[in-house]
Amino acid sequence: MAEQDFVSNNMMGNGWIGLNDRGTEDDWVWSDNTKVSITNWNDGEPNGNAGNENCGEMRADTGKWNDLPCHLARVFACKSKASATPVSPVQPTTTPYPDCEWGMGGERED
Ligand SMILES: [Ca+2]
Ligand SMILES: [Ca+2]
Repeated sequence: MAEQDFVSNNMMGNGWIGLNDRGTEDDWVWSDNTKVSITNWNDGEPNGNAGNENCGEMRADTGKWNDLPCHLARVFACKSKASATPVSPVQPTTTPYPDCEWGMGGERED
């Protein structure tokens, strides 16, 4: 999947990709509440950890997904319109799905 490969190739560390199952355990949605239709979970994931892992990261080394507690600080991928203006570097966040203009991981395109 092109989007998966793009994010995997550009992620600067293990990072939030907008996945969460905070609403219903094991019912994974993107930050714009669209259902997850394609997955790339690592073997044995999502393991949930007794309901304590409700946000999804992408591993920088493999591109595979893992669920983690949402309070952990991670870099993040944020989908936006294409721009000729470089974006400023961002700091890791404990907000697993920050207020991205176009959401993260959903199917919205412009
Ligand atoms: Ca969970
Ligand atoms: Ca996990």
